[in-house]
Amino acid sequence: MKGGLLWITVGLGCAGLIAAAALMPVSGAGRSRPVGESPRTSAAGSTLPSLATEVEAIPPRPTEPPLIVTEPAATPRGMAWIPGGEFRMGSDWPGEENPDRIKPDETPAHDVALDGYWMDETEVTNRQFAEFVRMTKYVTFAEKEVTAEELARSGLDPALFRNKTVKPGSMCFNPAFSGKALVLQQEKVPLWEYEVWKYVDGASWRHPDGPESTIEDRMDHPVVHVSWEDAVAYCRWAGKELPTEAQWEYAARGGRQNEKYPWGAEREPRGEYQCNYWQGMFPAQRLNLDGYQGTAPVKSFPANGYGLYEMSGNVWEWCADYFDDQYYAVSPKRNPQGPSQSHDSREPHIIKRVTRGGSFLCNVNSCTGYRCAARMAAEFNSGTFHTGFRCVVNPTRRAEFDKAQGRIDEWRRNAAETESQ
Ligand SMILES: [Ca+2]
Ligand SMILES: [Ca+2]
Repeated sequence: MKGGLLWITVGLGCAGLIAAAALMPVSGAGRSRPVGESPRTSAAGSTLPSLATEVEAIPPRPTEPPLIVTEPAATPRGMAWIPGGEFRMGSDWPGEENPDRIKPDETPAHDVALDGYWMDETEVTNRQFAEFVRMTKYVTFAEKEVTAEELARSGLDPALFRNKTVKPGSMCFNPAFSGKALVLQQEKVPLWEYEVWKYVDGASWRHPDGPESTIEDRMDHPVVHVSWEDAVAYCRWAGKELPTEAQWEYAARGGRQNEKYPWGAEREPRGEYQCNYWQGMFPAQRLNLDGYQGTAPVKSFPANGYGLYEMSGNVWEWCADYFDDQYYAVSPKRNPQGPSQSHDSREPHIIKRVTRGGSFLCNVNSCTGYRCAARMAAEFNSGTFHTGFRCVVNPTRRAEFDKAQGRIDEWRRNAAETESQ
């Protein structure tokens, strides 16, 4: 949220939640008729005689079409085909010993079946986002003054901001935080992590660390400081969509079943870093052993089994779904689209969307967002310095994608002609 408001979820661990998700009853679609209740009418609506021998008619189950597994058209440039299939989504509750800091919101583990889709190989880069902005003149949320209407849309009371001007800007890392103060605060103030973040006037995707910074030398880094709506606007322009949370996790797993990371069970196999995260005790000790203090250029680390880069670490990635910390208990099996509204038990009044994959700030002592199953939520209007996104194309929307790409190609040709004149 803007204006230095600190209820934004910035990607740290969330201790103290109860595993309520595991206790929720399954309800909704597919619920069977209560015991003892039999159908009293025929298909035409006439009353049937009550017979002791009456056998309850079992309506034929609608057969679902088979999953889309085979790639139905040519692979778009910069994307990978993720063949449809089934997987186990989420985590089982590990009990008191919880070395990976699994959160209740990622339980219970449940079966999900997905139709195939194409996914961007990488996080959307500054170069790609810049082209979108050049063509559409789009202005991101961080570049605009915040209005009372915007605050209300986020679920906040605009009265909180009476007589306060919120300048354009976004959330950045606060390099001036005091490690000593943090140690003291951890015992007294549960929100100690907010010392580490700072609202910076003038920070935006063009100026990731504040108005003095630039993306000129970061064109192949992921775009950051984009809100969920900014990401959706880009997707629409490209004829793409944000992945559902299930699509994101399935893709991250790279064809492996029940493994912690996109590359397997160990975080650093053979001692080699597989993703951009934080080494050392967060936030006071920054060892930077993987070579990247902030964002890394995309494709800096090995791809997973589907040819996708940086699904773990680098920047958090927006998903299409609203966030609900109890959704996994009621998720349908096939192509889950997320809940119909947001619900974060910690901050139920704030409207949140899901982010996935962790960032360069994740560490085992803060949050382990780089695990395939780890979930995070963020207020949908908030962009931050460590959140970006990538897109998907669903086969059902392929024609729209081709059309959008045709428009973009034409714009590129015209732009090149104009430049050459
Ligand atoms: Ca790093
Ligand atoms: Ca990522």
